[in-house]
Amino acid sequence: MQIKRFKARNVPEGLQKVKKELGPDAVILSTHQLKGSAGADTVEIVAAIEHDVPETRRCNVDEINDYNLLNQQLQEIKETLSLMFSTKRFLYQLGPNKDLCNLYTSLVVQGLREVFAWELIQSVAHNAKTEKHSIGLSEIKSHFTKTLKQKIRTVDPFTKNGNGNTMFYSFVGPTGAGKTTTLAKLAAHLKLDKNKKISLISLDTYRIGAIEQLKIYAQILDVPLRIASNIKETADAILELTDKGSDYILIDTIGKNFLVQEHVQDMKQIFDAFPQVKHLLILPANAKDSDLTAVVSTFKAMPIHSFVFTKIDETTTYGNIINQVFRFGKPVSYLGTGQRVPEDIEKADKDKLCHLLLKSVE
Ligand SMILES: Nc1nc2c(ncn2[C@@H]2O[C@H](COP(=O)(O)OP(=O)(O)OP(=O)(O)O)[C@@H](O)[C@H]2O)c(=O)[nH]1
Ligand SMILES: [Mg+2]
Repeated sequence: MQIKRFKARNVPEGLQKVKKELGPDAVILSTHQLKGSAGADTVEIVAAIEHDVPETRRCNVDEINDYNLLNQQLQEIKETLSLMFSTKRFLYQLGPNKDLCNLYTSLVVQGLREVFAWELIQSVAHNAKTEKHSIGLSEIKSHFTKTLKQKIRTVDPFTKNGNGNTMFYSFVGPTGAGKTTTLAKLAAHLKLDKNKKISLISLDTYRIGAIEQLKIYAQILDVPLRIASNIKETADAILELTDKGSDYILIDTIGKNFLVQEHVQDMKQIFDAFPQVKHLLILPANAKDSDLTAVVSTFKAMPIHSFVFTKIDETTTYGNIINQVFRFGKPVSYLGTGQRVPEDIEKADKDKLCHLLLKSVE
């Protein structure tokens, strides 16, 4: 048996380290919270594996990713099965309330995971019970909106911290998600509506035409653009643009198949050198829920600030937006609502998200 100690900032990070080094069969023997010298909490995990791990049997990052995804899917199947058993009685109780039943069905049709729909409906049913009179659809909807609003977060990433320092943002996400378009929309909004000094950096030296696309936006907006392909060039660009007195520096990144964990690791390697950058994960709302989940899972390797859901206009179901928010607990900062630059972008708003989800409930 091989026993090892691991130190990490938190338990999930520690477990990743355990899995990476000892593989998925590792057994956790203990976890302890430690106080670091700078006052920051760290955790120590002691883990063991039955047999010595031969070098060739160690998991690579892709295997870990597959394992994580499989684990998540298994967990969701387990939850759905247990939901099927436990909901029988509750659905029977809901039976007389046609509106609550319809709401539950509509949410599931909207692509909201059964477990999440179930949780929300239970809260609504509970609140409805406290009413003195029997309530109708509009009151059910307003209970639902109130419940959902308590469970999701929205954020404005551009709120200044008061010290007037330059702030940095990266736009990361899968191919064609709308990273460059969203960056251009927000650059225009910050420059034209907020009168801020904007600079752009492109790290996308991979896709043919990517630089030209951003160059055109930079020219139209009359803002500086620098191109960088490694840590040194990025540092030089950041230094130069910061010296020029930029309020916000927006960084466009390469769109790659981020189901491949190595691609996230490549990007992480660059951004680890710039911890001041806030990462906005751009996710197309019209993508399949399972694919979005897989992408967000791989991006767990980076400290994602918030989600931006694009292509809201190209879908009629919005459950997968809420699924990602519930699953990963991240706030939503913006919604992309069309192809027009700069018009088609909105600050994420809880009422709007509730409204989208309830659109089809009649
Ligand atoms: N309908 C709609 N289309 C959008 C939206 N955002 C971006 N697009 C379109 O999606 C396509 C891809 O947009 P890009 O901004 O180039 O996407 P990207 O993520 O930078 O792509 P890569 O850099 O190639 O990975 C373009 O045709 C955009 O006009 C949106 O909110 N709604
Ligand atoms: Mg792009």
